[in-house]
Amino acid sequence: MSDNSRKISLALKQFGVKFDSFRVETFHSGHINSTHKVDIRYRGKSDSFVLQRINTYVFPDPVGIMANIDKVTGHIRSKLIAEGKDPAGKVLEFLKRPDGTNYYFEDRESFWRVYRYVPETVTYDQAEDPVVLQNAGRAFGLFQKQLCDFPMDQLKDTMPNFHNTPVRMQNFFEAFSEDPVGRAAEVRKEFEILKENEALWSQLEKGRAEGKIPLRVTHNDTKYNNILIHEKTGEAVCVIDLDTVTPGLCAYDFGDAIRFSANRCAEDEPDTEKVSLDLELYEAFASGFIPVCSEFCTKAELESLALGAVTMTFELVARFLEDYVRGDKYFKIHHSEHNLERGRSQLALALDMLKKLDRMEEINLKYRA
Ligand code: GN1
Ligand code: MG
Repeated sequence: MSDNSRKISLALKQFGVKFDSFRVETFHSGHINSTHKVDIRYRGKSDSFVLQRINTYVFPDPVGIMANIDKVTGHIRSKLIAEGKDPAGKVLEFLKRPDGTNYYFEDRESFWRVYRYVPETVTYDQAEDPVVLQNAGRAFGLFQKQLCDFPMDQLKDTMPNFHNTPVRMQNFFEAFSEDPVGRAAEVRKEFEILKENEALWSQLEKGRAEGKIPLRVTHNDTKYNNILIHEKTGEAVCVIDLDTVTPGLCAYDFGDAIRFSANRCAEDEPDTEKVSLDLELYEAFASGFIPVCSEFCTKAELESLALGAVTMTFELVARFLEDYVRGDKYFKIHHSEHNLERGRSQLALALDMLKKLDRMEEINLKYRA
């Protein structure tokens, strides 16, 4: 048995999972945690789980995160039951250990959790079918709706200022002037462009600080691959990757989803000429998300959504480039210039979105109640 398999076997046992044998498949699309699908055989029967090792550099308070996840999934589960629905597979179900905890803290490097695998589902890194993307939009909207009566003060802010774009910009600007690993000169042009666009990327946070745009419980990491899609019907079945569920803005969720799924290219496309916002994909997501959010959002929130897309994209430029300038400590990278390429690619997308902002607003208006 390899070292990794031994660790996985130990972790499974902590959650009371009994098995005669198991098979592990590792998922590689997330930039932060390590995720494995584990198929077990026990007394002639099969079952599957997802085992994750949490990145404690990125998430310094994993216990707080798991407490938030327990509350949020519990809330959604009760709602589904009250509506007469079977919650199985529609909300993540984390296993609990005999002492009631939903995690196993082996050591500082190995903080584990396990949830039931949702059968017949897949995740996509790239949106191709607008109908499936519309389903995803509806499901991310529904996630906010299910949590719109959740008492926000019960959630611990495990990552303060996670989507505070001006703070993210400041962090990058500081890294740029400190230049700890001698890479700042490579991102001077990007640094200048971010500075020039301050009036735009600071607007959303200003609206929040002035009380014009309300906080609500949001997902905060609405990448297309953070939703399980039924492999045959294309229905969006279950929202996953709940680490960042905290108070946030509706526009963060809309914006981050658009940033990732309505881009004609992958997030890290090195040929920036190819990068552009696809308005057909944009409309597909908007047509799923906005009607659901119109049921509970304020007018100001609905008006902030298109701005959210550009803001989240600029924010990712700052986050990827800060990581590059600081020596790649945060995001997993696959080659030495990966964060630089990601940052440049996202900048090309943000600039393209700026040109299309009016069209985005027009589309959104069509789907508001
Ligand atoms: C990370 O873990 P993953 O790949 O779903 C990141 C997001 C970024 C995203 C960029 C906790 O998400 O905030 O938008 O990469 N998650 C965290 O692809 O920082
Ligand atoms: Mg994540």
